[in-house]
Amino acid sequence: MTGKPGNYRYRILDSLISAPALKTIGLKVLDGKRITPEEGLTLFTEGELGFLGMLADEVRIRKNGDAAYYIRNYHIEPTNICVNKCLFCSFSHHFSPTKWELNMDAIIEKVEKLDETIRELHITGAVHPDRDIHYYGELLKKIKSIRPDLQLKAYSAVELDYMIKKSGMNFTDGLTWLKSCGLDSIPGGGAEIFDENLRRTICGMKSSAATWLEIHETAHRLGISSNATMLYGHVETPEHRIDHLERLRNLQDRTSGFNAFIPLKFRNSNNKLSNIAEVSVVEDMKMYAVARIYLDNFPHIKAYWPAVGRKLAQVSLSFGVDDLDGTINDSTRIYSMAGAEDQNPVMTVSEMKELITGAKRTPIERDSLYNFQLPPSLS
Ligand code: V47
Repeated sequence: MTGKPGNYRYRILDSLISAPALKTIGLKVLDGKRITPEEGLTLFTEGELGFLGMLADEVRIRKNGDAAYYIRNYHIEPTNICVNKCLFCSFSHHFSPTKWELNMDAIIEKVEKLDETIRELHITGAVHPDRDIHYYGELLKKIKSIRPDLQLKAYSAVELDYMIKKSGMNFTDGLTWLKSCGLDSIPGGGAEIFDENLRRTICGMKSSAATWLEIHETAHRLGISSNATMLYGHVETPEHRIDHLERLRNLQDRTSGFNAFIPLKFRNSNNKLSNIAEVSVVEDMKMYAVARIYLDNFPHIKAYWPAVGRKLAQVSLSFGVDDLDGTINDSTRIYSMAGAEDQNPVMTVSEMKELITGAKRTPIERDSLYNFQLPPSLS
């Protein structure tokens, strides 16, 4: 028998997996070794779901034990008026019947009304043609002046690219200034799919893959951590997915600045790709599992429940996921406008805990930067 006797996964690998390529990959993962892009591709094309789940579970446990994290958070989407026209987007004013642009006072009013238990404010939206870094910096400052305890995860790399260039700054100076205004971390949006040809087709007006990666790298070097996403389940192939994961893994090797990777399932209502059927649940779980296995240097894999629905998010906890994002309190429209099940996403803390314990994991409340206290039973 191969491997360590205490780990039943080695025995399963030995007795149930006959394809030599899958066996080799399985052994590598169980031994804690990194897999190659070719092996990642084999997992997508040859790997059966139970096998992928078993390997992803091994990596998840190694990194996070039985913890499943969540946060009390709230989103602010300042505008849906956008300079870009991405084919998958149901949110921007180009494709939606509604159009909004909250001014500073309206945003501050929302912040003032926030429950004091909320720990993170996630601010992201469209790339408004007239708003620059000074506007968005002032916004952060004002929010911090009334709620200094709120952690601000704000502005995707695509928004940052536009606002920083508009002000004539370089990325280092722009991000340094935003940090001084109160920026704590950067959300993972705008990554979509890095392959240049595909990116040109589905979101050609948007910041390039190289720019997205450069902004995150610059942020990490300035001590601003971030998340990464990938939009999957549209016209991409397994090769495109692995290429995307490989670029993220390489960047994380250099900086260690990413907190979580979030696979974002393409939802097909009300956008220019509505003719594409949404992928199956099996495909979703494979995506989570391969991400967990491949991104061996990412601490967390997140299932963003407003995008996939709470049932699927719960199941994902057995396919490498250790984080379910937050309580949200009906503050985001990106996914409801694209046809997600939860048209008004709200999760109470007790519902979140129930979801997590129902999957035999231990719910751990975290802050925006993954600081948390373990319960006495686990510490
Ligand atoms: O970049 C837009 C995606 C992203 C659709 O960092 C769509 O914690 C599927 O990045 N179907 C924005 N996806 C949201 C985002 C995010 C969400 C939650 C948490 C974090 C985090 C980041 O939403 C966009 C795009 O990839 N998106 N339209 C659609 N029809």
